[in-house]
Amino acid sequence: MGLFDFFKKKQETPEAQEALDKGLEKTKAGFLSKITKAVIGKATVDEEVLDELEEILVTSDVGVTTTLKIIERIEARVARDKYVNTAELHVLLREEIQALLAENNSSDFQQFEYSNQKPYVIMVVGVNGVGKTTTIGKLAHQLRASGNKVVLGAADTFRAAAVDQIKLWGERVGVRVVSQAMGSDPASVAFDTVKSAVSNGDDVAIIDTAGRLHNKVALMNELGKIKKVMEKVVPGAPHEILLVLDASTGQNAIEQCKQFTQATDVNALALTKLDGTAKGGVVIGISDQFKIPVKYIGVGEKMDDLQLFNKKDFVDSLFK
Ligand SMILES: Nc1nc2c(ncn2[C@@H]2O[C@H](COP(=O)(O)OP(=O)(O)OP(=O)(O)O)[C@@H](O)[C@H]2O)c(=O)[nH]1
Ligand SMILES: [Mg+2]
Repeated sequence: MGLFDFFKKKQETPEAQEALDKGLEKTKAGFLSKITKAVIGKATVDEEVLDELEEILVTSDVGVTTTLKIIERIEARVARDKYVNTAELHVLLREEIQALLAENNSSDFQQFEYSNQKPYVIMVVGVNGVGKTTTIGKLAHQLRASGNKVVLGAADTFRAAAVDQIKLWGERVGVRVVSQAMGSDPASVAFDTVKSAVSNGDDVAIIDTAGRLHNKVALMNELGKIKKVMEKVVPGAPHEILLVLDASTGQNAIEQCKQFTQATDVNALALTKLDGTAKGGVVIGISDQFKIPVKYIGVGEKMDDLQLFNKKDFVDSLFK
């Protein structure tokens, strides 16, 4: 069973659905109750309802650009269908958001293939505290459970606790961790990790990085250097540059996404901490505005709390 099948199978279980619904509870509570309030005493979706809807979407962190696109679609729909009952607004919104996200070229992870690369190298980037190390631990757990040999690289050498944290995850989920002393060169750790993955016949190598880079040039240089050394060992590596974003930071997550995509070739996104926030609407904004697919979502702190992102399921869950 390949990684994709494993995730897919897992994703389709009632437990996974439940975890997603539960993870989105706070966002849903904010979003749906505001919509319900906006349509109280209204029979049809009129100008006023649309104005309120716009405000609700913006304040739910969907972002202005994406909100305007959604409102435009709802307006067109209302004009076309003439009489739109407020009771149908949820359905309408769900359908139009799904249609909008489907227009984005980025495909859900279901279409993503990786199995022909060995070792498949993932470099994980993102600012301080967004959940990089936790996401790596969760991912390692899932990969291992699907029969892959995984190695982790502790290339966040900035502080001792970072190395200890990833080692702890390694022990917890039963995968090897390659590390050096705190303060050593991150690129050197990345090099060692990929080399070790090759000699050990590992399927996947995941490299943790530090989030503390004060400016874009420093960030670009550092990540560029880490990338380059890995490429020397395995041509084409890193195959995946996964940018981790904390959904609870709302619009900041969108800003970080802009910054990091300019600094390095990010080709996958993970949005974490959805369970702790009412700002889950940011996932809609990010999926709409960036051509890079949201691959994973974090819905809790435990090792099972990482899911593959599926646009349709996500929006279905939001409006359930
Ligand atoms: N509730 C919740 N908490 C999460 C999730 N993902 C990560 N966290 C928590 O967020 C905090 C920071 O996570 P880390 O994985 O240490 O973040 P990091 O990006 O590696 O941080 P630095 O190494 O300091 O840059 C931890 O307390 C995690 O348990 C999630 O999906 N849900
Ligand atoms: Mg970390």
